Amino acid sequence: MALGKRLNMEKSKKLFEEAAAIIPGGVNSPVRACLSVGAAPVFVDHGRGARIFDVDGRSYLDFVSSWGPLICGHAAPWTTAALEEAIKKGSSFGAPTEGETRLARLINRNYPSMEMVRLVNSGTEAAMSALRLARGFTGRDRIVKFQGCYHGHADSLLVAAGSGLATLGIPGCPGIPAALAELTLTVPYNDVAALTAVFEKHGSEIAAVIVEPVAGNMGVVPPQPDFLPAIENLTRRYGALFICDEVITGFRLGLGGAQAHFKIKPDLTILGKIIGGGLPLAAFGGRREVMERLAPVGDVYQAGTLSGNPLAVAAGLAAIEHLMAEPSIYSRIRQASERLSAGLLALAGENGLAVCGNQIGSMSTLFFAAGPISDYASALKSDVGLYAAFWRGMLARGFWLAPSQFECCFTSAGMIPDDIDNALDAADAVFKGLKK
Ligand code: KE4
Repeated sequence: MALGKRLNMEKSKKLFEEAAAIIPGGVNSPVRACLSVGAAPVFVDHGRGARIFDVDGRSYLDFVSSWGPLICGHAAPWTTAALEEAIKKGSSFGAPTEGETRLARLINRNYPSMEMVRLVNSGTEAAMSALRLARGFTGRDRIVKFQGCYHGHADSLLVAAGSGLATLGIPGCPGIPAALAELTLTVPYNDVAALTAVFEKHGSEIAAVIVEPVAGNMGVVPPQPDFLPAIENLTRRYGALFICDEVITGFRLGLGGAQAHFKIKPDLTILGKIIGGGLPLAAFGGRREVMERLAPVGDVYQAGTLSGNPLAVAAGLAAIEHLMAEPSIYSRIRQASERLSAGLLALAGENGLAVCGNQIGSMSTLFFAAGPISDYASALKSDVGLYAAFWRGMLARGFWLAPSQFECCFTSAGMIPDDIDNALDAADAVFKGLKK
């Protein structure tokens, strides 16, 4: 039976019908439509700490965290207080404010590779701008991305793998010119040999390689030990730029993100999600000589009416300053994620389900596949129908998981050990129902 009927989600259902009449799919971002888990979207009324509350009065332990930004939970008091102060001064000026410099300095302190920083409004905008900057700086047109990685919806990045080893990209959806998509070379994640071959063939034409240093958009897929160093070495050898997309991992894997964790030094880094404290804020930055090619000092154009918005900056400063003052958060949420991941694997196994898991820091994914999962092709072997049934069962028991097999499960600072125990008890009951 559809989730809605069993759970009496009458108000959510009504709001969804109204939304769908005026907003495509009733949502402002496709994954929220819950299509891949066979459910109607749940409309939210509010969040508090690690819990999210729907419009029908039910609450859930939140493992989505607004897709990553809310590492310290919903309505964090320090963020709320910062916003209450900031709004008294106005919402936007279209002129520089001191807070933007403070935030850029704080980012640089935690990401020394980001010698200069430009604030923007979304991860998409940061990735799109970083690519244009890399193309402008190198004078080259081709870029390399990895299959299964997502860097937002800029045309050059919504590209699917071409046929065979050609690796020339093809449009990932209608509306993307084939001539543009062809400039994007796609390679399997963790495949150093394939990446090396692409550089041997196109090296002098490649402006940049962009990578999620820990993939989060095919489910969690960590890099194999030789992968990130290979990107660093090949880009350096061929004069291309290494762009590290830390929109998910930035301030998530630790204060220094994946580049500190894996000891890599990208030429450009993209940040988002956590640095906005839940408000629309992202950033890109890197080597001074590259960043100084950006308008108005340089000739590569990039702009934004609300870039560095004072409210978003206030929320971002509060979020980052709190994480810097309480670094113990990272070990707490890592331990919670480790316990959750190990518990789910054990319980699913006891119930005869073929599953595997990837987990790092406070990010994990339970794949309904025998595994191991090390790239997009292996992730696609997952039984998405079983994941959907698991998702519906967990939602019905008060646990809010990502409505897609190919996303992350995030633990947040608002969670307590009992929360994980309760989630595992619920999962055990769901697995018993799923068992063949
Ligand atoms: P936005 O444009 O959505 O702010 O950021 C794009 C982006 C860039 N890079 C990475 C590694 C990302 O994960 C994202 C966005 N993440 C998705 C979910 N994994 C956002 C959810 C959504 O699209 O609604």
